[in-house]
Formats: sequence, structure tokens, C-alpha cells
Amino acid sequence: MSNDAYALAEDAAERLRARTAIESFDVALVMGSGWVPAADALGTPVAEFPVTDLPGFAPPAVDGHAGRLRAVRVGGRNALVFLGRTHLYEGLGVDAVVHGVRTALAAEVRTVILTNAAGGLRPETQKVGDPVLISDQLNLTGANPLTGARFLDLTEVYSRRLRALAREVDPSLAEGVYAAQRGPTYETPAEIRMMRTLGADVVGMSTVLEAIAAREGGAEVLGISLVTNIASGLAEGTLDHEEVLAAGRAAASRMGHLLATLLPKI
Ligand code: 8IG
Repeated sequence: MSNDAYALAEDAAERLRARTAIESFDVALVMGSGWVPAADALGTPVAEFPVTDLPGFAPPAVDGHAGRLRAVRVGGRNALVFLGRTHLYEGLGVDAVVHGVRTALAAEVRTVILTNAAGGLRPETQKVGDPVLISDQLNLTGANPLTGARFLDLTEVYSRRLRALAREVDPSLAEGVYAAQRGPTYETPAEIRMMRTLGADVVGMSTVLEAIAAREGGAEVLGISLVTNIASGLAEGTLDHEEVLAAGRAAASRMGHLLATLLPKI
């Protein structure tokens, strides 16, 4: 944690206000792989531009991550929608990974919705295309956005209140523990057996560091994974990124509806 990273987020928020003519935002949504089509269901953007127009943002590195920022007015809320994110595996460091969340916090956001595509570790009960509400996380990245003697309580990273609201909208939503490792490799079958033993239900390469940064700023966090593949060794075949994007497109209208219905209630 360098002070510079927080100052850079303040600068980005200042520029965001100038670009959107919106003084403060209520909620930020980070749309992961395959989730960009769901963002369209939130409504017509008030403003949209490349994130790289704001200080401190890296250009997009992954297909399906548009690297754009959208301001949308939805359900009486000012929503800041990140179409894409920076991942730890890009090698830009942990501050780059959480810069979007810190910028949102600097723009007064109090609710952070983190979405991702993930591998399913419980094929007994999961199938491709299923959303999973994140109930808790295993940060296996070895990284942390906080530095120094900052003993932040993480008893409830993912807000019980927001999870209950999401289940009001969609009572069929499952809950599960999200494990993240650094990537960019997928897991070996042995690593997947380890993660199942550790209590993880879905696995990915994002979200956990952003959730910690959001909690540091006192925001409430909601996390939703979309199961876009069954994890390594638990199903036939190998893993590829196109499968992720296709599952996202297939689930887009359901996820878009969930988010659009949820936002007015938060
Ligand atoms: I999508 O199976 C997606 N992201 N680590 N493992 C990890 N990340 C993922 C996976 C997966 N699927």
C-alpha cells in the first residue's frame, strides 16, 4: 500500500466526475469475463469511455474484457460499471488490480458488485451457466492490497444483507465459497482436489483482492460467479477461454435481469 495508489484513485475519481458530470456514485459493478453482455440490461449509459481515459488504468489484456467504463442511472442509483478488470496475472501488481475499486470508493461508492466467470468445483450440484452467490472467499493469490499493520476484519466480506436481497430476486441462486489463485494457468487436477478439500465451490483468478480493497473502504460487497466450465479433472476435456465467453452470452439476459432488479433494492 503506497499512499500514491490511493492518491491516484482520488485523481481518477476527480477525472471521472469531470467526464460524466456526476458528482458521486452509489454503486460500482465490475463485469468479469462473459458478463459484459449482462451490463447492457442495466440501461442506456449516461456516459461511456475507455478506462484508460482515467489516470492509473491499464489497457485491457483479455478478450471479452472491453476495458470501458460506463455511467448508468438505474433504479434511482448512479452506477459505475467497469466492463473488464485488471488481473494479478497481468503482472502490473496488486495496486493496479484494485485501482477500479479504489476509484469507485473515492467517487463515494458504498456498494461494490463483483462478477466473474469461474470454474465449478462441485459438478454434483453445478452445471455450466449456473450463477453462484459468493458467500466467502479463499485468497490463494499470495497477494493482498493492504500493506502494513492493517488488521482488517474479514468476517463478512460478502454482505449477508445483499445476498439475501439477491435471493429475493432469484430464490434459486446457490451460494458458495470462491477461491482465487494468481493464474494465468488453470489448475492441475491435484490442485482442484486440494481446493475442494479446502472448502471452495468455485475457482477463478480475480475478485478476492478487489473485495478486500472494497472492505477496507467500508463498502458492502456482493459477489456473483458464473460457472463457465467444470474445473480441471472433474469433467471430460480441457479448458479454454472461448467456452467462458459462450457461457456468458448464454446467461447474459438472466444475469442482466438479476442485476437490474437488484440495484433499486440495495
Ligand atoms: I472462467 O477453472 C474460469 N476461470 N483458476 N480455474 C481458474 N480460473 C478460472 C476457471 C478455472 N474457469
